[in-house]
Amino acid sequence: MTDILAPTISSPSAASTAVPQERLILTAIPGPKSLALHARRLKVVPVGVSTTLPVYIDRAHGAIAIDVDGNQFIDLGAGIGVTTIGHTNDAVVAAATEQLQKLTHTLFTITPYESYVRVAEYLAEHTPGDFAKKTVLVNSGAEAVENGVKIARKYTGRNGVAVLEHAYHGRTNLTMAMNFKAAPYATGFGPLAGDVYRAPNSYPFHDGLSGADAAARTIAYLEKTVGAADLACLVVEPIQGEGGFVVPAAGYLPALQAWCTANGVVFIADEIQSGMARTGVYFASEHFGLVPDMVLSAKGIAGGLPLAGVTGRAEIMDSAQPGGLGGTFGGNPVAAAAAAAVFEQIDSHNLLAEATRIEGVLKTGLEALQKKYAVIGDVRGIGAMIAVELVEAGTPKPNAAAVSAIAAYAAQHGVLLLTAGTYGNVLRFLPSLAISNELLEDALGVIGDAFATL
Ligand code: PLZ
Repeated sequence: MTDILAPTISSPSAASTAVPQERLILTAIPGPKSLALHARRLKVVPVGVSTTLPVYIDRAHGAIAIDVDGNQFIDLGAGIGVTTIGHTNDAVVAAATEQLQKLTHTLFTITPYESYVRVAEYLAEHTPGDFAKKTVLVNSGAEAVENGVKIARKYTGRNGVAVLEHAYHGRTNLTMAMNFKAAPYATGFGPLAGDVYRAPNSYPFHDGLSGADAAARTIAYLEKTVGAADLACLVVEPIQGEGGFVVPAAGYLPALQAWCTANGVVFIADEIQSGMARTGVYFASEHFGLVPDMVLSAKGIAGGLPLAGVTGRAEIMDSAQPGGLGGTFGGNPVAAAAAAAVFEQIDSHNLLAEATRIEGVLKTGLEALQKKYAVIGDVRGIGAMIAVELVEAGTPKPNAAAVSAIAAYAAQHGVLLLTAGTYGNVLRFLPSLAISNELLEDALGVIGDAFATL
């Protein structure tokens, strides 16, 4: 591969020197400047765009985010798994800055440019499967899902879209219909898109089923309620994200894929949250031996700039007619240059190994807490995608109140911790791969204190 886009600016970004990698709380949380900003915001931003924590961030680098009051937070969420190789990664900032000064827009479908092609080459190389692949770049995860479904429909000549329970796929009209949770994502926003069928998933902590039994249940459901002949695609998150980092039982996903292949149903892996090195491999599909017909990526792909991709078998992708795919900003040159730098950083710094290191520290710490606190029902996940499901002690009943209390305590003490799960009872750990063991241990200490004060 050529090196035309490799960043020529090698000095560290401004943020890297201005953001010490340590936790520091100086004011009440939120601090006075954040509160003042929030008062302004409430007048001009609708309540539908809700806020988990009204702490306004000023700058960030690596695993630390600094708010407008000077408080330094250990970021265990990375903006829901976006700044996977660290906030303001020097190489990403350099590549984007250089591109910004050369060319910011042409519209790829009018007059193209190299960075788009380069990202498509990287995706062809790093998604599972040793066959010809093609990629269309778009702006958001939901738009990638929309395009994946659109192309699968064109290729198969069928309409039906199958998804799984506890899935999350976005906030557009089609993806609202694909989400498991109507509230808050779809309530009152109908009519929703039709021809979407939701099948039971594999959720080992709750169903106790083997992968084979769970797959048989999913397939039986789809065969009865839709019939394979009417299904264009099955869209699965190999590890469910918003649903609570649900890792399916061994054999579940391969059985679904085999059924799809046997029945001409396009198997689409939504790797928007689980992909791009997050789990110690480029795409979590690899953990399950899956070779999807199509892989959707977004979030971590461009180090914080908006970009998403639909990568699939060339013959499937080429079924869409010329002019059928695209959009004004899709594959923007600056976002694409940033994405090329992300791939280059993952490859040249062996960042996949960092995810495995992080899993070791987090799982050791969280499993130790599980032995002490009966509200911790399950510790699960792979790499830098780890979750803790909280229950009412000794039962499988969701304990959302405990999750809210832990996340609030963590925020007060300088740790940004995200929640997830259909019932809001999952704490999720999605740190950047740049986080040090020291910061992880520090954050685990805060979370341990949070459990002690429950
Ligand atoms: N598919 C698996 O995780 C986005 C949602 C944040 P967009 N998840 C974070 C929020 O509350 O809006 C997501 C995902 C999976 C699709 C999407 C959608 O990606 O880039 O948010 O559109």
